Amino acid sequence: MFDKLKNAFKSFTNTIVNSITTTELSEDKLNEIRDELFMQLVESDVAVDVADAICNAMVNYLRGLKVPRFGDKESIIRNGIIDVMNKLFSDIPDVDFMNEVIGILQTKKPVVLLFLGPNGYGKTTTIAKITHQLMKRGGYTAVWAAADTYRAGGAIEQLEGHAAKLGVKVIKHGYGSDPAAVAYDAINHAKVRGGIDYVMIDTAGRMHTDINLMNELSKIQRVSRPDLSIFIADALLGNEALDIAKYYSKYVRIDGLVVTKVDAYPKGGAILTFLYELKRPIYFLGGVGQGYDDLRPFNKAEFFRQLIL
Ligand SMILES: Nc1nc2c(ncn2[C@@H]2O[C@H](COP(=O)(O)OP(=O)(O)OP(=O)(O)O)[C@@H](O)[C@H]2O)c(=O)[nH]1
Ligand SMILES: [Mg+2]
Repeated sequence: MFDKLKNAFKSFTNTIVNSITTTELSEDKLNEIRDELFMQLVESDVAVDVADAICNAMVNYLRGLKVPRFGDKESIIRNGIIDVMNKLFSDIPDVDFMNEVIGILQTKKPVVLLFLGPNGYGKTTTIAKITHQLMKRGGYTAVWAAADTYRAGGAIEQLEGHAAKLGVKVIKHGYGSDPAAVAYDAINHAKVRGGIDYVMIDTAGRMHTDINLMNELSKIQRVSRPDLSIFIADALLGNEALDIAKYYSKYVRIDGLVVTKVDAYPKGGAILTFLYELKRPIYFLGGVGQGYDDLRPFNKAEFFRQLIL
């Protein structure tokens, strides 16, 4: 996974291991290494600003660096590079989503989760996957709000299809009805019924340019007061997804992301771009298949280790 991004870091690391000695690297050599890394990062879909920040941090680390003649030069350098990445991304929190949402149950029930993002990024599928994981983890219960009342002839049925497989109740009105009211009803249902841990709100995909639909989303968020609002980002869109997410942020609060379809995305760089630009945690990477288990928790430090070690 993310082979292209891994290769960018691998060739960078190899160059350094091969060129650094007991004497430090010259400015010319540093510039050459920097240019090569920059080009490879950008080719892997890392946004230009982010690639610049990474290259600057790497050059700062390497400038003046010497390694002892004896000793494990390679592991010193690899760990040094991982450290640089961890520091550069240190202001973005890592959140263990499962622990987080299970933790909220101590003080509040139901926990309300709102899923948002453009058409076809994987909102509905992700709701099913997360619910499945919560059920597996500890028999937690959920109801789903069919607040995609927009995509007539499909959206509600698709949600109901997943619900039937997982044994989840769906609260629905009809197509064309007010999605905020559906969300409100679902939360109310969970409160009245009692014993329901999670309300997941499935919203209609919408383009950030559709002002009416963006205002509607903002209303859904105001009415449902979600504990977490989760933006579903499609890895395949690379930096375009970032622009969309930034625009979304003008209308709604985004607490964290799930990046879907990573299986079909060898470039990998959008992950770094999302983190660095949005400053929001990535909860999960979705992909590899469309089964309910295809959702892996994301952790920055682990991600950097996989890229660099
Ligand atoms: N390969 C891959 N496909 C995915 C993933 N997540 C979703 N899909 C597929 O992408 C398509 C769209 O997924 P949905 O869950 O319907 O997306 P959505 O965001 O709810 O779409 P709208 O409701 O139309 O806005 C479906 O065919 C899914 O099976 C993933 O992580 N990897
Ligand atoms: Mg959907």
